[in-house]
Amino acid sequence: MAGICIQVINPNTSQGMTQTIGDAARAVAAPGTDILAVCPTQGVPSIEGHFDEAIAAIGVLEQIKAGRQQGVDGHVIACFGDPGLLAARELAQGPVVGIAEAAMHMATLVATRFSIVTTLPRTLIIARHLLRQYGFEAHCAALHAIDLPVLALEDGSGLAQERVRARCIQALKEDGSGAIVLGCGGMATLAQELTHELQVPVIDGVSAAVKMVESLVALGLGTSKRGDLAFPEAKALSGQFHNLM
Ligand code: 5HY
Repeated sequence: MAGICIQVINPNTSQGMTQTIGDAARAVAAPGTDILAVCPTQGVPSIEGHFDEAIAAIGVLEQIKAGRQQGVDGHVIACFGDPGLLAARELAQGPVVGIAEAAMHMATLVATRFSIVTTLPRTLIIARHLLRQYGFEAHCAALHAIDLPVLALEDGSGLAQERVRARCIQALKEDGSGAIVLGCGGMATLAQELTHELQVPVIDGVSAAVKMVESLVALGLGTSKRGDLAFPEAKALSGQFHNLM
């Protein structure tokens, strides 16, 4: 496949997590794929609820527009809430894949039921909403939270990573699931080691989404511009949004 460029957007503004996400993306990218890991210039340092998601979605759209202007071939939204996904698809020409939808799709291909392990309990409802929206409710055995904030994954203590491991082990005992979906972009680099140790597929959405975008580009499939995902209706946007389109 000729060289392509995939823009991987960390919707929060934490540089450390953007680096973690970029590393995970590059680890699985095909030889001809260049990864452009970015995050919004303004917004929230972590996304832990509906309010954060609303703010982050604007940053995602700004990055989608910048990526399109730079000629990227596709986009990944690397936050487990898939913030701004459909709006991003309206703005984008190439494919846009969210890490939650990517991980959930992959999990259904390797197991009949999967568990989700994410960060704060308050974000579980966001994953539940996505399961319903994407049609995967019947495939998800249970959802779990490690009860630590997102940025605990970046504090260098290793506590969050150990909590993720312990929760995965517990989920496999309790849920009767055959796979685990990691519910945070910041967990991306844990998947391979946990898959090896636990001997079940532990799926990270960042790597899943990168491979899905590569496949879509290879098949010549960009975002449909017919109907509701056509470019937004032309209108005068005001204030900070004036050149968002
Ligand atoms: C994420 N929040 O992937 C989500 C995860 C979560 O800042 N990046 C964030 O816990 O909802």
